[in-house]
Amino acid sequence: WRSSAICKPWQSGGFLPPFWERCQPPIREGINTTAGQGQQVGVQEKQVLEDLEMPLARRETETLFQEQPETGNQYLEDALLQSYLKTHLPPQILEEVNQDLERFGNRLLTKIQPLGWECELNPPVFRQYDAWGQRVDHIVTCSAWRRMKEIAAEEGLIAEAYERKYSSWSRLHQAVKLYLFSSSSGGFNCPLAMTDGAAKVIESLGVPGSLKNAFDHLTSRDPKKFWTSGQWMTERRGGSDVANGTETVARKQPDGTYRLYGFKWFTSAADSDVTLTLARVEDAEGQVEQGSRGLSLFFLKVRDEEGKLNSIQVQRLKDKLGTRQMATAELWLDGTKAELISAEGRGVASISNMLNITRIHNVIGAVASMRRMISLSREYARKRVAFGKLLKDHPLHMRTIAQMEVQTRGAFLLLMEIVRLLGLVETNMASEQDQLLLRLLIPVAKLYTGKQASAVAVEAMESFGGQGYMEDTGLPVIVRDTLVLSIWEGTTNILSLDVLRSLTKSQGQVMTVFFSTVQKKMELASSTAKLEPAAKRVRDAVSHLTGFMQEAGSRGAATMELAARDFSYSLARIYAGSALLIEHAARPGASSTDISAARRWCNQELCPVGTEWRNSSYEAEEALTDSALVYEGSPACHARL
Ligand code: UCC
Repeated sequence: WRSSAICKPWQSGGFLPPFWERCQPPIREGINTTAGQGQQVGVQEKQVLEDLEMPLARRETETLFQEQPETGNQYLEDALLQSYLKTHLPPQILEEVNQDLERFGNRLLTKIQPLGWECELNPPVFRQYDAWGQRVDHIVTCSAWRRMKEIAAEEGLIAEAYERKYSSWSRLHQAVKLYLFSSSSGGFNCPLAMTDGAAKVIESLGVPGSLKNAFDHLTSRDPKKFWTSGQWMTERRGGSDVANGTETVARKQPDGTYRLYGFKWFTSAADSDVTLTLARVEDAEGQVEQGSRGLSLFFLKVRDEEGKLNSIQVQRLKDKLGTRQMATAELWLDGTKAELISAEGRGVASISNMLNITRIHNVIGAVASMRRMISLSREYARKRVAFGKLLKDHPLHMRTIAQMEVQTRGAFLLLMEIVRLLGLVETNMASEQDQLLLRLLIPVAKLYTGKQASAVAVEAMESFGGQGYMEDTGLPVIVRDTLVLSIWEGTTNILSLDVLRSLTKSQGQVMTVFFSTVQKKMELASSTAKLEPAAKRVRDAVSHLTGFMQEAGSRGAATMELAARDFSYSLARIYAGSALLIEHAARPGASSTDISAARRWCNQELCPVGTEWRNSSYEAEEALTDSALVYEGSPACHARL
């Protein structure tokens, strides 16, 4: 960045671009060239230590105060991703996917990451009126944001999943590209999540004639044709209790279309071309049915052919903690023309196809964020000297990063498992068990990785010391953007209740499949002696989980609700640890680090719900104690408790 003559205009004004931005990125070697890298590290270390011996004045004027971490091609630097693909993809597909990802990794480094930073520096602006007082409600986005949309089309970031060139593996290929794209995308991963969700809903409806054109646009590789979609679900009464919070009404028109009237409180990627939204259909007397059964699903275009808003007024843009690159707006719908696309009263069930896709994208974002922060942290540790040696030579520092790495590995394998299953379902190759497992694992993975990502992002920021807290390093941007992941698309508790919903709806079958899958994967792993202690911990955890289910099952819904979060965490830890990390470590050619990751994952509390059950934490009086603890000293204590 020091060669400012060739830098972009946004780099002027004394603002230091973040470490991921390079006007001329250094050519970096892949992970296979460890010998070469080792020599390079040696020279760097020597240089750093020599610098420290310079006279103070010279040090200050001639050397950088601190070196910034440099990362290279994300794909080539991601050992677990490469080993996963090598293990699972058929050879011919692997060859093609490998080439595509290496090329994409280079494009991300040289072209896309700088655009992502431009998006951060040029957030959307809302222009309500033009110079002559005409209301225009224009959301102005930057050129880099618009370029992201073109790149998303060119790379087939949505198309890949629907063309199914690689049969069931296409979904996984798409997910891996999105995972690589996510932390360089300048927030464009958000519209892509909803676009994917909209395409999925339309496909699951059998691509009806009226939606064929929209489906083609949403899944296009042509940048001129590609559309993105929003998902307008949250109204001013909130976004969790959709069944009771949705006030928008739909009035049927003589031509069979509808006009929508209502107020949408959070509409992310508000510059999208189309959207899916919920509303209550009015009957001939102007009455609507309340609750979930009154909700129907609608499709609409945000603007008409001339670019005029579809009877929509933008009230304002949201002032968010993060994801500031992306416009989230409050919208008034005042006779917005829309098409009913679900059966009347089946809105929630229909939009849940979209929710399940956007929740998977949430998992992608979570794993990507963890991977990005660790990459930066480990590179910084190779350059930063403290107490006379590089950070990487401080065992406690390495232990801290290694703990994050283990968490990220478990989360990554959980993501791969979900998209593998989704690929099977989408190509009619899934068994009934696969479908049940997918239904269970989506909310489990969403809620668990959202929390993990927040913890890892904050921990990794700390590994930079005070530098991590500095805005112009770019690290706080990643942290802020990560914190939304446990909130957006269902909070941790709402998702925990969705886990219970999947149990109820399947009459417990999801758990039967869960236990049998875990057992099957453990049997495969039994040949590796080094994994035996980990396997034993998993067997114990499974036995505690089974015990909990047998005893709590007869205690009614209130007990299960109180236990829902611990229960979901237990499923996540057991599945990621046993079924996935142990399985990966037991495959032929597994490395010693694969075994260590599995072992360490399994050393954590694998079944918190079993422990809390034994502590009687879900008894009714404990719930009363919760309230007493929370409200002690509060005015509410005298008024209500
Ligand atoms: O609010 C938001 C913005 C926050 C801030 C954002 C800042 C910007 C960030 C940008 C980041 C990039 S986002 C919106 C968050 N909201 C949600 O995700 C919704 C959360 N709430 C839920 O998920 C609830 O559990 C509901 C809405 C699904 C509950 O609705 P109901 O109607 O009470 O639920 P029911 O009656 O149990 O389910 C109705 C039907 C059932 O099917 P049938 O009728 O056949 O029995 C369910 O089985 O829907 C089915 N269903 C599902 N099916 C419900 N959920 C699912 C599912 N996940 N998968 C399959």
